[in-house]
Amino acid sequence: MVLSCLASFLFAAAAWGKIIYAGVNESGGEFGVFGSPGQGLPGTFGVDFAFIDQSTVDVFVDQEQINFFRVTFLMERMCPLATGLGATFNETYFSEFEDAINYITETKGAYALLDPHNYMRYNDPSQQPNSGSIIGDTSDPNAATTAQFQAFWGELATRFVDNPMVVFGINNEPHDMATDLILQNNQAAIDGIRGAGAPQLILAPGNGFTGGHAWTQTTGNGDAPSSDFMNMLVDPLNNTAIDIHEYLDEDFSGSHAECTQPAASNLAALTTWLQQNNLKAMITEFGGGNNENCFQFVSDLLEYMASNDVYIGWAAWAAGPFWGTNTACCGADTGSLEPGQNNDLGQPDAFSTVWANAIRPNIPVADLKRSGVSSLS
Ligand SMILES: *[C@@H]1O[C@H](CO)[C@@H](O)[C@H](O)[C@H]1NC(C)=O
Ligand SMILES: *[C@@H]1O[C@H](CO)[C@@H](O)[C@H](O)[C@H]1NC(C)=O
Ligand SMILES: CC(=O)N[C@H]1CO[C@H](CO)[C@@H](O)[C@@H]1O
Repeated sequence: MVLSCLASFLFAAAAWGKIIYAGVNESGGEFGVFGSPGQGLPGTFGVDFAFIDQSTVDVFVDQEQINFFRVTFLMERMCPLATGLGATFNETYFSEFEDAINYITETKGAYALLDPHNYMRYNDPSQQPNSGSIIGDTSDPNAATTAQFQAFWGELATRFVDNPMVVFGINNEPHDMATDLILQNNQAAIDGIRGAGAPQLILAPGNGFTGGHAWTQTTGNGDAPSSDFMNMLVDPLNNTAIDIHEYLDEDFSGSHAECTQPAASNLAALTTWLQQNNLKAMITEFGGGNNENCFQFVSDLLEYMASNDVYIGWAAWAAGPFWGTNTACCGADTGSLEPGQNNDLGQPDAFSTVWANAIRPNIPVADLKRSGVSSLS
């Protein structure tokens, strides 16, 4: 509280906001399960999945001076199907994940967002984002309960309770489910984390793949807007922000090379809602294709966040150890943000194009938070 009073005093007069977390997704811990049910479960570290490549994390921290990594993992690997979602972990998978988190946070001194990459579903990741039972769906006898989800978060938070550099991401991209159930699951996660005594920043998603442009709109098959519910979250420490994803192509999917959806107009309603509800947000997934137009759209998005003080950080999609020449988003030939890789055409990947042209110039190096418990300011 002392910190936030000081921060509001210092920045009360500033017209511009302050981005304090800037970074990249590290995707790989969820790889290897797409196909038929059970494929890649539990999977083998270094073969089916991996979390980070330490040498490229070094590049991001030492050269790019970012302070934030979003590290994906799969709940079906952390909590094996045999024992179900909850407080019983696969200790091998946990320790492989913990090694990556400790490298980022302790060795490199950056913040790490723990990202269960599960679309708020559990038990069958084989056709993500569409397979698996919706957590807390009482009409589905195979579904994990909201109480199990709370137990899972309580256990994970317990294991990182003393690591100030960790941020808890409740879940990746809920979609096509009742929005009030997302509220209940989010609240259960917050209760589990705070119940474990963990004070760190929490990021809570909404419906519709947590898309910023759709925050105040119905999504899926008429599911209520996220804006109707997510202002009801209660965090006894007031250290929860909204987790937003925003791609800039025609259908906001991140699957096209052309950017046509401008951030400022598409995020305006979300920004107003955040202001009205005294909430902050981070955009933990965005990207653009390898072309001048997208460089401009991505720059515009980053500048929009920097000029609106409800946004405190961002992470681009995506780097990671297993992308190889594959594309992480935004057009077939874009490649990934992993330093030192080529795209499918044998040309430098998005780290040398999108990152270099649009993202690197917008990293607010001097403003980034470098120590202390992850928090809203
Ligand atoms: C635990 O996960 C590791 C991979 O991280 C895997 O090799 C092992 O088979 C898993 N064990 C169980 C019991 O699922
Ligand atoms: C959280 O915010 C509420 C409402 O503004 C306030 O009453 C409460 O004291 C705050 N709690 C903490 C721990 O800052
Ligand atoms: C880990 C993560 O952030 N995953 C999302 C990032 O972006 C891709 C799109 O390229 C999504 O498929 C993932 O859900």
